[in-house]
Amino acid sequence: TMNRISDIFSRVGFAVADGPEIEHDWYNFTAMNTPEDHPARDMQDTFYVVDAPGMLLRTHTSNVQARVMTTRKPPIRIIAPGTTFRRDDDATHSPMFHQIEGLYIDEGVSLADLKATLMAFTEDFFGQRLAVRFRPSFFPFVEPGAEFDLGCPFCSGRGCNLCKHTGYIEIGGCGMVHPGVLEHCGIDSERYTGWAFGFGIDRMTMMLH
Ligand code: 2NM
Repeated sequence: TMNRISDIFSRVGFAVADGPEIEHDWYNFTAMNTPEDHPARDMQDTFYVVDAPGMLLRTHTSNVQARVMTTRKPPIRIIAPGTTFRRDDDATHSPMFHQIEGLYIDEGVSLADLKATLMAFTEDFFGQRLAVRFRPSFFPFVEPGAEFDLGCPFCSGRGCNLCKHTGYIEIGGCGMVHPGVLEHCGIDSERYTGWAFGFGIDRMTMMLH
């Protein structure tokens, strides 16, 4: 599924980037505009490496975006698929899971480009045109931020057990990259704007098969 998603984004001009799974908290949290006292940084939520201060198992692949933004100049158009880790373990959460994040930064990049890109991606991935719905939401690294849902491919939006009779399935989060993230990474937020998205690959695999 990761390869399939990477192929789809490659065809529309995204380079595939990767980075370390064992990461410093600066790339995972600080660069991502996440305050020192943010609950996501708690030992309950994040795996820290014993005897290596500041080192953790990345909780998302945003560390890859941070590494690219600090070393390259816009235009930047990348996706970062990879393994991620959170201290979550129940019937619907695994402590090791997979994510893909996308990032597009240039002059004049807008939210309309994001929605068009996600719509084109879902049509390619599922082989059918599905509704894309944004719901306002909060992530420290974006402003404005949204969660995005897809029209349920199993019942075509009519309502079934899989979409809990809502007609939509929650896929991931997205938004305009927070100016604080751009500045942390040395990109001029007066000149450049960008968007980013992130979703879990594991659920997409289940939906596809
Ligand atoms: C998400 C949701 C919203 C995201 C932001 C960035 C970066 F690096 F540009 F700041 N990378 N990924 C992002 C934004 C990820 O995942 C649920």
